[in-house]
Parts: sequence; C-alpha cells; structure tokens
Amino acid sequence: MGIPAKKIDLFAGLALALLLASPVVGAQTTDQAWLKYLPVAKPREVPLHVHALGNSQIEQGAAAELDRGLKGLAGDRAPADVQGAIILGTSLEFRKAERHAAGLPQLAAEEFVIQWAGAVPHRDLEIVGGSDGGVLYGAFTLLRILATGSDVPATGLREAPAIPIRWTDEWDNPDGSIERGYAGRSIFFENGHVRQDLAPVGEYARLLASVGINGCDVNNVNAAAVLLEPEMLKELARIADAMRQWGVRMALSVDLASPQKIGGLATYDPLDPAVKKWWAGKADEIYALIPDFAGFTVKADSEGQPGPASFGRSPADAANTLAAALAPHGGVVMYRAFVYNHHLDWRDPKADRARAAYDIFHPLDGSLAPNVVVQIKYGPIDFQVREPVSPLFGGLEKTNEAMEVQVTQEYTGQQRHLVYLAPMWKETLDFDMRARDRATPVKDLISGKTFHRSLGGMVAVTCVGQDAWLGSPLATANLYAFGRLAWDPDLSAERIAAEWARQTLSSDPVVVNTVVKMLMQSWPAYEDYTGPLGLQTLTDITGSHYGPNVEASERNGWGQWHRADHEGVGMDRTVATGTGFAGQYPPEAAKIYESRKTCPDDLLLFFHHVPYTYRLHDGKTVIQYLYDSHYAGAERAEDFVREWDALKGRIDDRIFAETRARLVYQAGDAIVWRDAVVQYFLKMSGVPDDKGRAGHYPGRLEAEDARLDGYKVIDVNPWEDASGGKAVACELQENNALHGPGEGDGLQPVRWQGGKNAVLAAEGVFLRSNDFPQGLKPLSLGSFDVRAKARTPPLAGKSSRPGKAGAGETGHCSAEWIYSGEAGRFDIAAQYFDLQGGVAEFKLDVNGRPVASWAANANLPTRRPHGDNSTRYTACGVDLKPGDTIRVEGTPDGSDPAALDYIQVLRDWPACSD
Ligand code: GCW
Repeated sequence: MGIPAKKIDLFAGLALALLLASPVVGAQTTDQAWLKYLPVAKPREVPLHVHALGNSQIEQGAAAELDRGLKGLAGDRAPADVQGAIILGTSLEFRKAERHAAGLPQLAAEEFVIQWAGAVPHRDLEIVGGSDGGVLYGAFTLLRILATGSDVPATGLREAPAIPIRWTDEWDNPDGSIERGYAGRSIFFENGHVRQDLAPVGEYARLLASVGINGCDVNNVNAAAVLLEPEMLKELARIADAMRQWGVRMALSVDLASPQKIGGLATYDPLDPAVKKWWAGKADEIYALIPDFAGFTVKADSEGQPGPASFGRSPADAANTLAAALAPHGGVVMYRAFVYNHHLDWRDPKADRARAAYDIFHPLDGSLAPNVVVQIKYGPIDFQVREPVSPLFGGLEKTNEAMEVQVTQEYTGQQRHLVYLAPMWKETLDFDMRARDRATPVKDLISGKTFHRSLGGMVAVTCVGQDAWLGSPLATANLYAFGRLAWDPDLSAERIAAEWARQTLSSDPVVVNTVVKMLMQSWPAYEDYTGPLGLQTLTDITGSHYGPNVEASERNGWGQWHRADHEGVGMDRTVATGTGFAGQYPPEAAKIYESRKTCPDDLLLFFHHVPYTYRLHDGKTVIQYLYDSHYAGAERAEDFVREWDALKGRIDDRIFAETRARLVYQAGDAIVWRDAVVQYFLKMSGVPDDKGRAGHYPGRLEAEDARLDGYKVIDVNPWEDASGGKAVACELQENNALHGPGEGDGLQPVRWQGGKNAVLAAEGVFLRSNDFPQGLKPLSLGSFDVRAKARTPPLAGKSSRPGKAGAGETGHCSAEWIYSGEAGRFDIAAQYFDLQGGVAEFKLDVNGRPVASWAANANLPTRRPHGDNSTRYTACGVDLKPGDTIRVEGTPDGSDPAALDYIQVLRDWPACSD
C-alpha cells in the first residue's frame, strides 16, 4: 500500500475550522459587503466634480460618498475629459439656486430625480431630492448605476420607494449577545451598555442607506426593560447619532411590562391612566434625546413575553396606548402579529398555530390608531423554508401592515448554508391574495396602496454582528436584496443578485453568471434537502433550529406539526375536514388551497394530510418525491463547490477561500440532512425508494462496525441524525460527555450482545454481522466495491484494556476497518461530531501511515452528538487496496468525546477537485 498523493483537503479541515470557529474580529467596513466601489471595466462618462447645494449632514455625507465612490470606480484610470459637475440638493435648494426654478416636479420626501442639465461638453448631472434623504438615495442610486456598468438614461430617472417603512430589526441583547445571530457579537451593545466604539454602527447605517433602508430597531423583541431607563436612553442616543447621517432612524423594541418593571407602577394594564401617562412621559424623554426617533416594536403575549392579555385587554388596547404616546412626536408602533399559544394540544385535530395571527388580529381591523402598523411574518408559522403567505395580509383593510422577513438565516442554514432568500420574498410579495376578489398582490397590501393606507412596511430581522456583518460573504446578498425589494418590490431576484455580485465580487461575466445561478438555485436546493412539499424546515424546533430532527415538531405544544405516521404525512388545514386555516384566505385563494387537486405541490403537506402513495401533479408519489428531492438537493449542494471553483483567481482570494470552505461544509451537511430525512421517512412509511438509494450508502464504513479500541457505541438522538442511528464516542476517564448531568441524552452506550454490531448490506438493510460467516458482506457499489469487516468481535461497550474504558492512559480511542474494495485512489471522508465544550482531535491513517489529522474546532451548535454538529473531514487522493487497514484515532477534549459516525470511501468529492 502507498499513500503517494497525500493531498489533505485543507478547506474541509483547517479553513473550515477557522471559518466556522469563533469569528475573527477586525475592523468592520462596508467593503466586507457590497459597498466597495471596485473599478469598473467600462468607464462611464460622468463629471467627477461634486457640489452639494445644502449644508445638512445628510447632504454633505451624500456628496462625500459620491466623491469616494467615483474615485473608486475610476480606479487608476485617467479622469474622463468631461466638464461640468454633479450637483446635489433638495428641490427647494435647486429653486433657491435658481436652477429649474419652474421646471422641477413636486417630489415626495424620499423621492429623487437624476437628470442631465446643459449640453455636451459642459453638462451637469443633477440629483434633486424631495428632502436631503431623497438626495442621499439619489447619490447611492447613481453610484449603483455606475458600479453595475449602466448609464444614466439621457432622459434621466425618477424614483421613490414603494414602501414607506423599510427597517431592519436587530435582536441584540444588552450583554452583547444576539438572539438568532450568526455573525458574532453585537455591534451595538456589550456588558449591559452601548459600546464605546460605534464606528461599525455608522458603517452599518451607510450600508443600509445604500439600499434605501430608513430605520433600524436595535434591540431584541424579547426586550430588556432596562433599556428604557434614563441612563440607558442617553447611551442609546449615541447609536441614533451614529446612524443619523445616513438617514437611518433608530427604533427600540419595548417590554410592555416596563411601567411596572422599571416605572414603579403596580400594573402595566395598557388602559390604566397611570400606565398611559408613563408611556407618554417616556416618549417625551426619548424624543428630547433623539428627535428623529422612529418608534417602538412590540412583541407581546407571545412566547412568554408580557402583554395585554394578562389584563383581559386586546393588542389594540396596548398598541393604541403606545401610539398615543408617540403620535405627538411622529413615531410609529410596529405591533407584531406573532402572537400565539405555544401550549396547544397536539392531539386536537382542530388546534392550529397557523390560525393564530388572523384569529387575533382580523377582528381588530379598524380599531388601531393611524400610527400603528401590524408587523406580520411572511408565513403563518415562523420563518420556515416554505410557508404559504400569511392570510392576515388579506384580512386587514383598515389597518397599516408590514411584512417581516429574516435576513438572519435562522431556519435556513444559519449562514453556514448558501440560501439566497430574495426568490422566496418575491413569491410572497407577488402573491395575489385576491382580497375582495380583485388583484391584490401582497406588495400592494403592505405598501398601503390597495386600501389607501398612509403607512406600510417591510422589515427584516437581520442580526448583524462583528463578524463581517453576516459571517458569510455571500449572505450579504440577502441584506442587499431586502433593501432593494423594500424600495422596489417589482425588481426581479435575478437582477438583484446580479447587481449584488457585480458590486461585491466582480463585474467579470463569468463571475456574475456563476454567482447568480448559484444564488438562484440555493433556496430550492435547501428546501429540497430540508423540508419539501410544505413540510417546513424539519429541524430541531425546540433547540438550535439548525440540524435535522424530524420529530422535534411533533407531540408538543408548539404547533409546528406535520403529523407523520405510518400511513401518511401532512397537516389537514382544510375547512371541510381540518383546522379551517385555508378558510382564512379570501375565497379564491382559499378554494385553491382547500382542494388537494389544486393545492400547489410545494404546499401540499402544509394544507393536507395524504398517504405516502398520494400522487403529485406529475404522477410521482409523495414518498418518492421526498427521496428524490433530498438526493437532488444534496447533489446540487455538491455542484455549488464545483461551480465556485471556476471563480478561483477571478475574485478576491480571501472571499474565494472563505466561501469555498463554507460550500464544502454545506455539501457535507446536505448529506447529513438528506440521510436523516430519508431514513426517517423510509422507516416511517416502510415504502422503499424506487431508485434503491434510501438507507443504502455505497462505500460507507460504519464506526459501530469497526474494530474499536476505547470507543463505545452510542445511540444518537434523534436516531436519524447518525448513519444507522449509531455512532461511537470516546469517553474520558473523568468529566466525560457520556454521563455528565444534562449532557448525556443521546449518548447512551449500547451493550454488546454477541455479534449485534451491524454491517451495511447490499439492500441497505442493517443486518447483524453474525448473519455472515466472518462478519463480511460485499456491497454492490456501482463503480467500486467496499467490504466492511468487523475483524474481531467489536468492542462496543467494552474497553480494549479491561478496567480502562474510553480514552484510558493513551488519551485516545480508535476505530479500525479492513478495506476490501477495489484498488485505486480515493477520497476518504470521516463523518464525526464536532461538539461545543472541547476541541477533540482526529487522525486518519492507512496501514499505520499518517494520512490526515484535524481538530474538531468548528463552531457548530450544541453539546451532544447529533445532526447539528455532524460534519466531515475529507482526506483527498488516498491510494487504497484490498486488505489495507484504515484507522481513525480520536482524542477527546473537555466534553467533546471525539464521536465518529462513519468513514466513507468516495470518488470525486468536490472538495478534492481543486
Ligand atoms: O423564530 C422565533 C425565534 C425566536 C424569536 C421569535 C420571534 C425573538 O426562534 O428566537 O424571538 O421567533 O420572532 O419573536
């Protein structure tokens, strides 16, 4: 045997570890996102001299931005020989300067015009805003036009935002942590205070302004009342100051119990006069410090947050009390419709969390103050990978509404997976609710256009942090897209992706085309390998919301049920036989969802409970679709790596490497998802996969089948998160994760029962090794064969050295297999569990010769082995021949027991292709 090509997959190891490990924190700059002003290949001829007519901070900032941007775009090119200047100002200032005194249109505050004045060679380019905010948006628009290689049309252009309220919500806590944030610590808070260094906040506001976002709610909706204390408000005013120059107004999430918690009142009943007075006084105090304060966001009577229900009051009572306090100052109340009971009785076939928002808020229509906006999540559940549009958008005609989406990828891969969400948001915005039986797309409902509301909004829960805003370089596409869609919901997701790619990566058409294609396919791919057909993200809904855990949504009060049993799957939400949720839509839409025949396949299981053998519109059965989509989605994730590799040398090396490491990780994690969901439904339905893949893993050698030294076989919980439900863990003599209080669930050691260990057989069935004479079973693998052999009775549950269980004196454990496939060069993937609580180390050797070593130091959720932290290291290009011994040695650390699921001998793992 030889291992000539000892080509270790650095990205799967070192780089991944670095990148998924604790964020590397450095200065935060907008060029970590799209605001880079990379030199453009084809220069556009615009004047380079910039002149602002007004003195406001915003307008002067806009002029400075233009100056900086134009210089960047020009690169080291000699300035074009263009006379004239770019003149900026509000329409009032233009009139005062006697430019177009008569000819300027009436502009709304955030509206702008960009137009040419004069004739070549001396012509000015004018940016006229309805206010200085409009001027700022005009300046950023001009820069975007130039940065994306376009021209200002000869006839000029005029733009105004479609949706008035365009905010991000940050879920930052005063201690600097961020709920559902995946990019490090807060840029706003630390140790219970506003951070001293608010430079990143200014840069963030600049990024937001560049795509038209005009507000930022800086704290968690699970709000800390302490933020409304007088001293804290002074600190918060510094944040508002840092954002003001960019036209981004600060908002706060408030705890409705504040009058009692910090105000010294005996109650927080919103109808109590003392409570009303307290809020009015608090609003006065805030506006004295922050004159452009935007308003309050409220989460009440939801997931344990206090609310008006405690006093028998309605959300309207609470919202109107706050609204009255803010109205004199021009502030708004964003009252979240995310109000539901999380103690539902799952046995009740009529119980349905999806109904809650409409049931609670529809009856309040017309009773909310004009400065209240009901903020509605896009779907009726909770940011799932696929949900129908919330029917509440069609159920409020005399109430302002906003749509809430997530830039932070809580249920969509937490920025470790590439998931470009603009196509999802577009589908939601374009969905025709058919309110009053006429065309009423959601975008017109939330803009206020349909029912002539003065307010409306689009809000993104963003949760930026100190790690380059969103952690992953490609994830900033979602923030960019959110701003662009809130400004103009008619833009296409492709166009936005192309704009973003040109500004962020390169204007090279190979880069733009590749990246747009990857972005556009990323949400469908993620849906395919997580939760297709309207099943929602099949994740651990009570924990990290990350890895697979199909049953986590069942048999509890949270109401995210999919009701899978042996016969079928899906929630019956019809009016005829189910919860009646479908009836909350206006009649035309309700009719489509009510019938299985007309319900779109991608929402079938959201609305209907069907047998596994039910046929979709193309004739495929539901169960076969579940198998096929998971395999297709995981393959797609592998392709992303190959496609990305074509960009090497064409984009910034660091972004290339960081993103590649993430994509390689994603390709492996998509397999974890695929296998978990597929093996779950295979077992639940008992229906085999027509294509013979489900439960059959060519080339896979299970850890529990290996000759184990020190390692113990454990049951992984949920079982579907490990190949065959089992893994091995290396127990430290002391302080181990197997038996530590609260840590042990899912790690129950399995007793050895004479030959119980399994090998994987050709049909993908787990058979006992003593079903075969020497514990040996050939596998039919298509291109090559692998035989797994338990060489000696496996040592599961026992130590190789009596009395020295686990890591023992050597400090490590090992698993060993005899390779019996064909000779050749392969990639060997080791699937292990990278737990928090320690940095375990692994070594892979063949016939005693080292092939690879790596540390389990990625930052993946949770402290016990399951799908959250199942990950792989791939050693590339290893020569193998029959009879070789492959050995993995694991050294536990802290509470990380170096747990191992399997190794897999592969060809063409994309991580190994570069
Ligand atoms: O999706 C859930 C999140 C919670 C969040 C809640 C909400 C801030 O898991 O972390 O709480 O939604 O939107 O209020």
